[in-house]
Amino acid sequence: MHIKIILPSFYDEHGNLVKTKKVFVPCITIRYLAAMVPNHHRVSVVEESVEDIDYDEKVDLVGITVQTFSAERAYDVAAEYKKRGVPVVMGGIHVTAVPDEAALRADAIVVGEAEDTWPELIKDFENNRLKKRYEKPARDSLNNLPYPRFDLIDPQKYIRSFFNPMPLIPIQTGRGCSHNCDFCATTRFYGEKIRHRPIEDIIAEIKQSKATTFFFVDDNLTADYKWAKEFFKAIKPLQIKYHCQMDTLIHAKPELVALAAESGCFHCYVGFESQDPQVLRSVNKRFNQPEEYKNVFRLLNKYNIACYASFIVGFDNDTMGGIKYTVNFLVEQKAAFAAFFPLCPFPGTPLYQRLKSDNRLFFDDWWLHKRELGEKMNHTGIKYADNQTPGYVLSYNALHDFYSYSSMAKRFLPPRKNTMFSFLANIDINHRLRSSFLNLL
Ligand code: B12
Ligand code: SF4
Repeated sequence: MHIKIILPSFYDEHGNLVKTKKVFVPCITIRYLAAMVPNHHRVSVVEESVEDIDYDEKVDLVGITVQTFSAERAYDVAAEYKKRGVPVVMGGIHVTAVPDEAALRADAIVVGEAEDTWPELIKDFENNRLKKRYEKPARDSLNNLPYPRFDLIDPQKYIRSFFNPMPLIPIQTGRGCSHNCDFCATTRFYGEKIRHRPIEDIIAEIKQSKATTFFFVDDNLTADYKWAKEFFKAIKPLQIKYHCQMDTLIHAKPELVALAAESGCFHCYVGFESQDPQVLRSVNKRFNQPEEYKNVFRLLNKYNIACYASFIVGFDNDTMGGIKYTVNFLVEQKAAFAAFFPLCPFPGTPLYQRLKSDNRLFFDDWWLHKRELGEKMNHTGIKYADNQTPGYVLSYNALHDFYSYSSMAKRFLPPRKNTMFSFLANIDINHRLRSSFLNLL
């Protein structure tokens, strides 16, 4: 039996399918699901943004991982397979948030984490008794998880340095986040309790991959400081380099940041979200303290860790002037990268519920109307008053300013240690911004 597992791409604001030559990190989900397929079956994976789906290839079962921004495309891919009589299974964060919507377009859906359901589903399929819905409680323990099929990565399709045969390899060290930000889909999916994998399992997975550069995909690698310190100490002897995500509370944890740097952290994504305390309070992200943001940069710059500063734009209080202030702040702090994501009500989140009950959404299922209406409903389906600027307009302007040549000169001159890669990547982003800012997502 041949099982194909697909990460669909998504449609841009004009309804075109987004394709790119190379992506920054291979998707772990499809390779992880592939690892759970029994050996006697053939398994293949497709990452649609960098390769085409061959609908005519003989396939017995298709699995599709669905996120909200890719849902429209995922459903189109499913329809193509169903036209050919191939059964389709869907799972992932979006399917878990709106299972009934996905169930209409799939032969079976998997709700929640899949370790105990995906293998059962395959067995049922072998025995011709596929059920419509699979759902089991998440495992308390993450011991002995299978290693993703890294052998199914074609390095040519991913960004990597000239000297490195492998791209960044994605590794998950745990699940869950103890914070509960209103806009975040993660706590709803993985829960508020942090579950770590045993450090020895992670080290074995790192060694088995034979790679030297990694992306720890956890939402917040430093959410549990004690564990993070232990982890950084344990991986230091491996002499790897890695990218990860941390929260702003590191501003008061110099020892932790030092250990991260010593253990190979060279690049780190931080969710600042806003510089307005009122906005932070309104989305339950009170632990972010704008007056401490400078200290986050001071520490990361001190240890030569490039900071990818992530902001959300399009809150009711946001103005063009406020966003310019934030960009200037980031330039002063010499941030290596920045993202300005338009505020997005992902289904299942408190933000979604609030906007829905305040009648602030164009459609309850706005993600199914993006292709047809895109800009007309501000990309993320939120209704703004006439005197407000929608998130996507603020985002577009902020990205243009942040990745302008004059900003780059201020941020990267005089040259500092380890900034060459970030500088070259900024030039690439500047060029891509000229074609379409959505390609940056
Ligand atoms: C790493 C990551 C990225 C990376 C890599 C993405 C990639 N290509 O793999 C980067 C930085 C590029 C990225 C970018 C974006 N991301 Co992102 N990202 C994540 C993150 C932190 C981890 C994802 C991951 O690797 N998980 C590990 C795997 C193993 O878990 P999993 O995918 O959930 O799969 C499990 C189950 O869901 C299930 N399952 C999943 N699919 C299927 C399919 C089948 C058939 C079956 C049976 C089971 C199944 O089985 C797995 C095992 O239990 C998540 C948050 C999170 N914790 O999930 C956000 C997250 C997925 N990203 C999100 C978003 C919105 C984005 C962006 C749009 C930007 C943004 N605004 O943040 C872009 C778009 C990227 C793109 N074009 O693909 C949102 C999605 C919300 C939603 N409702 O869709 C999340 C949840 C973050 C959040 N806090 O809300 N992202
Ligand atoms: S800290 Fe990050 S991962 Fe945790 S709930 Fe908030 S946005 Fe989500």
